[in-house]
Amino acid sequence: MQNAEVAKLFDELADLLEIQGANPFRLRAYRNAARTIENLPESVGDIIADPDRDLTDLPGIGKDLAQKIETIVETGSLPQLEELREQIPAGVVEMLRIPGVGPKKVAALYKELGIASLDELKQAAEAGRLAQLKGFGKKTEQAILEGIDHATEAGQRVYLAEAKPDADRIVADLSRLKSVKQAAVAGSCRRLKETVGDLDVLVTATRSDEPMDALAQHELVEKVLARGETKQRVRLRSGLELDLRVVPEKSYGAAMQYFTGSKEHNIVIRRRAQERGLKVNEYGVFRGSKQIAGRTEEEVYAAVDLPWIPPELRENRGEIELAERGRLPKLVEPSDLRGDVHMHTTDTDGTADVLEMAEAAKQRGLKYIAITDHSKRVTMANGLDATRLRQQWKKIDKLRSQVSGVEILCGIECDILEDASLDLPDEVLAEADLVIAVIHYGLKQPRRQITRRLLAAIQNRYVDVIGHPTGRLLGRRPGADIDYDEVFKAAADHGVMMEINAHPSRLDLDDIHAAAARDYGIPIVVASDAHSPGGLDVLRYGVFQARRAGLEKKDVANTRTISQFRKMLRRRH
Ligand code: DGT
Ligand code: CA
Ligand code: CA
Repeated sequence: MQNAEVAKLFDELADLLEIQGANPFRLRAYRNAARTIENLPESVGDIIADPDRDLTDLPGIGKDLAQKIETIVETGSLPQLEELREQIPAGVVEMLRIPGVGPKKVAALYKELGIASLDELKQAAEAGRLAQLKGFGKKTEQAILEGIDHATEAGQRVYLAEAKPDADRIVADLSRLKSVKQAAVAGSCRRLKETVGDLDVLVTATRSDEPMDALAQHELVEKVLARGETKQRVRLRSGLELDLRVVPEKSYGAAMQYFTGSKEHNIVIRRRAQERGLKVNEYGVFRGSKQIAGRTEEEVYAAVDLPWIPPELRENRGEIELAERGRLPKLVEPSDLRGDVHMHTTDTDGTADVLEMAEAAKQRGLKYIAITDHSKRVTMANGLDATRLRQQWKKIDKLRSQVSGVEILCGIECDILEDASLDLPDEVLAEADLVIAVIHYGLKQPRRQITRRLLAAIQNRYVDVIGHPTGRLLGRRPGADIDYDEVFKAAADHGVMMEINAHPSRLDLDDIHAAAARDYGIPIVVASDAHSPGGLDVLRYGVFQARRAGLEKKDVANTRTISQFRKMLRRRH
């Protein structure tokens, strides 16, 4: 995560400077540097440590930026950034979380209206005071009002991909302590929810001071916020907070069940207990004052006549009924994936070439990949026109003989344009092994229009997959307003697959709609959308989302062998 942290600080620096009104060239330099670092295949720390190498060899990194990166790696921050953070109130920065509100608008709100928090902004918008500002119409004011709720809600949560590695490390380190018998993550992180509000960790131990002291001194922990006899709350360096609970062994299963949640799921479990004359709480299952179960989760579920239910399904969305009927799915596993069919290379905005991506996929145990660079509409990413795309495919054809063990499909991530046409002509798409159609532009179109675009793409006989169908970015922008029923029905009719894009900020389709698509009989593709070799590692988060959707191996198309997968495509060509 080191590179991601450095990139985040540069982005923050650029945002703060822009609010201050700094020179656009300087801002761009910081933002470009952030992208370069984020996409590096190795950690900047390793480059710094290597005497034969220099950060200034990286594209767009000069002496000044290199110096700053070294300072960040050494100290975790930058004096300049600390200073800016003091000058600009945190509430002003929070306004950046509102979709469509960038540093320029924030600067205007702050400097001209003196607005310094989301609350003040909401009041001003409700009073109609924003529309008088230059560059702010009635429409902007309305959009800001709608966006504020989104921002308030999103701000407190972090991506699972940012939270889980820290949680896993802390649990592993606690388990190694002499006094600790069992340690595990509970809460939303155990349910593999796409974002996490805080972490919940449970341990059983012969004494509670050892795990608490160890946590207090842990490398990832910044501060102890509260400490009691059996409970401790800390803030991690990442900003996320964590609750540690030390529970007796005879209550471990009951505590795991209780603190894994969700609240909605637990309400049903407690009701079932009552119906059986029992009481379930975090200490155990009780008949009167006598504990009859609670050492394991299995015991707790058995007490209410249910089999153990996978945490990913515990949302009270039908899992209890499935469990009751013995119909719980056997959920797909990360290791079930045989291929990854959405990734980018240096031909557009990726950081590695086709060969490097193929090698990286092979190292991760994948048997096939599809190269799906951007089409020309995405000018920012140097999208491919027909000529360059055909050149890429020719190149891949030649490379195939050099790579053993991984098959490479020639694909394209083709934009569905605002007018519902595709960004490349049919005769080009016809030559592809795989076409992923996506919407990048015009996501805010009204439901009718956006749905019509998706339907048009689905009806094109060369389109195999709809990629990141809603275009949402978690915590940053809501997805397009699409008519799912209409889209899924058409996809099922035409044999078009739907993607769960595994990028931690996308996870699109979400769990609920991935389940709905499966119910329509649509095969789901879990794909990384990697822009670097390391980008392939997010595939597991896509599988986690599939698990929350209740998907089994058979529901996920890229668990098939390449020849089976090809048949699912060929049917249409
Ligand atoms: P988060 O942290 O917002 O991502 O979501 P969770 O599910 O981790 O929620 P959290 O951390 O507030 O609590 C962890 C689990 O503990 C939750 O899923 C269910 C259980 N729990 C917490 N507070 C209550 C409560 O007041 N009533 C009940 N029934 N269960 C609770
Ligand atoms: Ca939690
Ligand atoms: Ca909690």
